[in-house]
Parts: sequence; C-alpha cells; structure tokens
Amino acid sequence: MIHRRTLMTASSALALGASPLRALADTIKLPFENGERPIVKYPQKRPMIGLTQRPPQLETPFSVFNEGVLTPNDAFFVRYHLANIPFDDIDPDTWTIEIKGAVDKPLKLKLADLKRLPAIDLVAVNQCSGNSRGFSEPRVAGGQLANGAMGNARWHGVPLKAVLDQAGVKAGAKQVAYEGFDGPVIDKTPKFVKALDIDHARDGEVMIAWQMNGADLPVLNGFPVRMIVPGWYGTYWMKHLNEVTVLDKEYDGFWMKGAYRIPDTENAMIEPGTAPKATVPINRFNVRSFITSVADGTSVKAGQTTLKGIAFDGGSGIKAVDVSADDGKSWVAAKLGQDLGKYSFREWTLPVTLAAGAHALKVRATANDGKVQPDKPGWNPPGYMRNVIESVRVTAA
Ligand SMILES: Nc1nc2c(c(=O)[nH]1)N[C@H]1C(S)=C(S)[C@@H](COP(=O)(O)O)O[C@H]1N2
Ligand SMILES: [Mo]
Repeated sequence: MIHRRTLMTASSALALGASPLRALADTIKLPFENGERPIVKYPQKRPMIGLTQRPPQLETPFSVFNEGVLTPNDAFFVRYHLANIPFDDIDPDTWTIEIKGAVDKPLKLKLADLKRLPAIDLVAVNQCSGNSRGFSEPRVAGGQLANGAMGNARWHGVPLKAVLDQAGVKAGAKQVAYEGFDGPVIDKTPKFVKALDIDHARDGEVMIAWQMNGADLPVLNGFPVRMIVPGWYGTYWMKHLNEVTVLDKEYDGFWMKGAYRIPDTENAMIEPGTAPKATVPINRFNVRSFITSVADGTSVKAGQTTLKGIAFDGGSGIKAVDVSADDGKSWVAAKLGQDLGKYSFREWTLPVTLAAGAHALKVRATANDGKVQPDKPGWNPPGYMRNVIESVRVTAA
C-alpha cells in the first residue's frame, strides 16, 4: 500500500516536473543592478525567485529563512548547469547507481538495494558557491544571486563509504568521480562530473540521500537520490546520482580542472579586478550569518524588539554570534538556539531596544575553528564564497 502511494506521488510529480514554468504576475527586485526577477511557480515548489528557465534555476525568497532553521522542501533553491534534464525518464523502481572503476566488484545498485543498508540522518546546509554573487563589486559574470542560494535540511540516506566498501575499493585509489543523469544539450559541452578524494568520500558523512526533511527529494532537488557533502559547497552535491567511478588518479575533467576553482590564498579572495596566481578546487564553506527577522530598508516598531537569524560554517560549528545595532561600533552576544549539528544553520536571537530613527544592524559569527566574518567584502573572479558581515538598515518608528 505504502509503496504504491509513494509511486503515485513520485510519478505525478514527475509528470508535473516536465511541465513548463509558470510565471506569476509578481516580480521581485534584488538589491543590485539588473536585480529584477520573475516570481515563478514550479511543481512541488512554492512561488520562488526565477533566475533562469532553461535549465530551471530558482532562488529562495529570503523571508523563508525566518520560518525555521530547516528550509522547507518546497522553498529549497534549485541550481542546474545543463539543460537536458529528462525528468519524465526518472523511474525510481528501475533507477540504478553504478559503482565502477578501481573496485574489486563493480555494482549496479537499485534504490531498494541502497535502502537495505543501514541509513543515517544528518542536518546540513547546501549552499551554492555563487550564493550572494550579485553583490560582488566590481561585478562578475555568473548567476546574479542574492542570498537565497542556500538551504538547510535533514538528509536521510546511506554513507557513500558503505557502498564503496561493498564494491571493495582497490589499494592505491585516489578519488571518486560521480555524475547524475542530466546532460548537455550540445555534445561539445562537458557533462557535469565532480570528484572527491577517496578519504573524504569514505569519511562516513558524505552520503547518498533519498530523503530530505522526512520526504522524498523534490524532483528539482535530485529525485530519487543525490550526494550530500556536508560542509562543502553545493557543486559537489550531485543530483539524480547514477554513476560513481573510483579512480587511481586525480579526476581531470572540466568541472574540477576548469571550473569551480578559487584563488589559492588564505581566504580565497584577491585584489578586486586582478587574476589569481594559482587556483584550487572550491571546497569548504566559510563562516556566515544573517539577520532574518527584519529585511533591509524596512520599518520596525520603536522600542524593544527581538532580532533573529541564522549562522553556519563549513563544519567546525558556530561558537558565537554578535550583533551590533549601531553600525558596528558596539557588539552584543546573541543567544544561540538549538544545536542541530555542526553542519546545520544555528539559530540566534537577541532582544534589542531601538529608539525612533534610522539604525544599521549588523551580525557577525565566529566559528569553533576561530574564523570570523570579515568587515569588508572579499573578491574573486567567479564571485564565490562571499561572507562579509551583513548590514540591515531599518527605520524604527
Ligand atoms: N545533476 C546535477 N547535480 C547538481 C548540479 C547539476 O547541475 N546537475 N548542480 C550542483 C550545484 S552547483 C549546486 S549549488 C547544487 C544545488 O542543489 P539544489 O538544486 O538541490 O539546491 O546541486 C549540485 N548538483
Ligand atoms: Mo552551485
């Protein structure tokens, strides 16, 4: 019975997944040049900020992050690179993940095989490398995103390690490369393939997940299975995963060697407008925090109000969040909310008293590894890893 119901839900969602995007009458203006975006409605999604249509790319309206520390599935952002995504061909019953390359026993695992392995749950933030890119000064090429290309969910699946152990990784293995079923429209475009070092792939936390927040993955977020790489940028979180190849050398395909690279500097940033001397593949998140309870440029009631927001980093966990109600002159420690794990958004709250007039509110997180958000925005050519201390200007009346 349950199986049948799951199937019906999945297939109707898939049929819908192929239906064209519906643009609602509304638009939104993101706070940078050329920031006008349509509000669009996709299957399994609430109205979202439309970035591109082919492939579908959706940004989460920022107010969603004030609803709770887990981002609802229907509001979770969507990022794709390549436009050939045959949603109609996804059949969870026949879906197969091939494990091959430098292994003793190549495997073809069905979803049911995966689900027989001991499952784990882990709360983790998925954030696009280019989240907040639209704020880069000087401006850079790429999807002009505000702060909504991130989300936090409880992922359920099996450690990649369990699957690799079953296949038996050969001695001397260096990396695993993996891909999903979406592909380029033109053959010349390289398929989207990502790679992780073998030890990372076997750390017991990198996982193949089929559920987020207690439900099947939405089609646009990788149904029926995706890779979860806790603390690492979304580019590694392969959706619609169907192939894992163990390599005895470093993977040298375009999406590792030619894209998603950051300056090889202390903080991945360089002098604005210059080119990096050397680059490395993007990897762990830096530390960030946001005020979610009030939006920039809005009015609040004068007097006592409780500010609320979120903070996260690449896996050391949040040690402290400080808030300034006077544009950074003085700082007060906020109270941290429930700890859902070191890869999760951490809620913070702070009661403040705002006299009538204009205020610049700032929030600054410190991670357990000692890293703090910078006062001034860093810059790099792809606009990755922005983590400047955010400001929210409000008028109390
Ligand atoms: N199959 C597939 N997986 C993919 C991508 C893609 O283009 N195709 N994009 C990656 C990037 S860059 C990001 S930021 C995340 C976004 O995950 P989401 O769309 O579920 O939010 O998916 C990753 N996984
Ligand atoms: Mo991304």
